[in-house]
Amino acid sequence: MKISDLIAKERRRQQETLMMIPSENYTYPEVRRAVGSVLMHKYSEGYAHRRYYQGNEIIDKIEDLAVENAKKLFGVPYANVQPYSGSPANATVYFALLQPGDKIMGLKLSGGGHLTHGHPNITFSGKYFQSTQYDVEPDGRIDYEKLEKLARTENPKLIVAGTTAYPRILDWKKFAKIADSVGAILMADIAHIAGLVAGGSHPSPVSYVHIVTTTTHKTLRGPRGAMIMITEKGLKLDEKMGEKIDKAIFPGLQGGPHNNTTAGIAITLEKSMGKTFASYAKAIVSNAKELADELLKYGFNLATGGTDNHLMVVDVRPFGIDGKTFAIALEKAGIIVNFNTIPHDPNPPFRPSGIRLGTPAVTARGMGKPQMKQIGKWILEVAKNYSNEKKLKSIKLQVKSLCKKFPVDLA
Ligand code: DSN
Repeated sequence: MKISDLIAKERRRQQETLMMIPSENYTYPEVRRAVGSVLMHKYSEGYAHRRYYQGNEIIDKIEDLAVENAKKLFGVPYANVQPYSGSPANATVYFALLQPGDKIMGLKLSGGGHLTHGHPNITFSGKYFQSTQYDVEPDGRIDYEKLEKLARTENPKLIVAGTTAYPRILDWKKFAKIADSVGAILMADIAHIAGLVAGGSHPSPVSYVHIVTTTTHKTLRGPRGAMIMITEKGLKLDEKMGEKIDKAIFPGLQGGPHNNTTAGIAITLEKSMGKTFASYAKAIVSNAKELADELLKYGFNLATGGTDNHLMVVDVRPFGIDGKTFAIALEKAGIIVNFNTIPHDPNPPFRPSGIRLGTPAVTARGMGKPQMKQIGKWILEVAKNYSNEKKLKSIKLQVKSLCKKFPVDLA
């Protein structure tokens, strides 16, 4: 089969199913056009106005715009838009500001953190740095007093405040107090919530932390890429932090920036400034709350008992199944989620007790509370009929007809 046919099939899959993995979203057609444009032909090692290649007059303007938009949107004095994605962005921060063997402290992957937050042995963050990790409590919440005690005992050089599967508001003030009390650099990884922060639906970390990393393709709805931003507080701590980050990205870790992505980021950031985007961010959260309420009503357990943001972690054991079996059954019904560990999961990561689902993409399609109620009903039906292929197929047809009513521009 030709690649063009496979792309057409994938387009149809995205159009006809409910994309509910909380880190996925539909970007804007303008962004897709920029990312697929001639900008990808150009090499631009270096930074705007100081490149190692000629012919970058236009690329410089594009990168300047992306940087300016990032500074304006998030209210920071420094931004670098070149990281290829979230993991390289986090790696850059550690390599720029730490020495190999220095201690970092992040949230455990199984508690809702990320591999790059110090996951031991198998990641650069746990191999080249000493890692000590905090966890969520059995109810799924971060206990900030416990975190403070751990920080005082372990004395990390850098603390990561960031999550990929945490359904509650992060208390930046508490994180700052803890980091300041042990003299640690505080890094916020807002990859999941960047769109909520930009839209005013999650508090911004900018006045509390030294440095912020984020991807650009989750709640922010941009192309796959990432940014590193330094706050006033960060520059006060180290006025050379920006130079260090720039050097750690290029030539430290990466070669030429992906200019096509940079253009997509510039467009995305501009689109994230207006009232329309703020309403979108608000709707993501109200949809998530609505769906969480439905699932609770139907007997699912939710980590932390609900959600304040775009996602929820659902313990599916009350229905006598595991997360993987359930995620596979949901896929057969046209509802795409990922299986996920629940806090202190007794089961292994490859067959955990839960699923993680979120509302950024369905909200981008224009779906609202009535649709969340309907999705909740379908999720219940799948749980009750997970091995009934006929039933799953019939739900898939209903999902397809709902999706038809909320088309997304994928041209
Ligand atoms: N893989 C992303 C997620 O799904 O949350 C995090 O990088």
